[in-house]
Amino acid sequence: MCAGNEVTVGRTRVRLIQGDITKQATDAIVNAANPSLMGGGGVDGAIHRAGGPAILQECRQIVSRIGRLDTGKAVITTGGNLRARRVIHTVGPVWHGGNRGEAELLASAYRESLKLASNHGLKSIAFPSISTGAYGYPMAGAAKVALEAVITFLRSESTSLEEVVFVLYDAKAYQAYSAELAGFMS
Ligand code: AR6
Repeated sequence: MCAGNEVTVGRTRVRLIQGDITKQATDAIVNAANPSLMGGGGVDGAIHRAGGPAILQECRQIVSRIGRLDTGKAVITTGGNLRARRVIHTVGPVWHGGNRGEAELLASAYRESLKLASNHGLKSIAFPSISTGAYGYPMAGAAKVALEAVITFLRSESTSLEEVVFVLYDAKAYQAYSAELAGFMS
């Protein structure tokens, strides 16, 4: 079923909103991190600022256990002071022109985040538009990969998730995802 900015896949609602992901009250929010997991700019910086030091502390413990996080993988920490209880940190690909496996790595970042959320029994998750800021992935292409990855996952895996929200920061991102969602369902 599709109505404008949302679609239902199995028992899970996929929704698009424009806003700030740090304000979301979903069970988890996803961070577009880098392999160091030590914070950065963009949405990563905003999440660490809003969530406080407990997030970075847990990231340090993870890095001391597993080392740097590979592109396309995901790990989970506390949400610290955020409304969301958990943060799922994933690393999207840097855009190099499209011939270096960027689409598959971006799809993997979404898939691994969804798997982790399901394994923790979470009911709701919010994603930013991974890789489309500092990492330079073109917005329309990223929107297509993101929606395709999420919808394919929800069609093929059993999941605890009842809601997946894309929190798009500006009108350009929101419009790109809306256009792709419409194309997807037609
Ligand atoms: N809520 C939702 N979306 C946001 C917010 C927010 N508060 N702030 C920015 N965005 P980016 P990347 C959007 O650069 O491209 C960091 O330094 C933004 O408009 O945050 O995956 C990391 O440490 C854009 O559309 O992530 C890495 O080094 C999207 O989030 C690197 O940047 C992603 O932009 C990761 O780059």
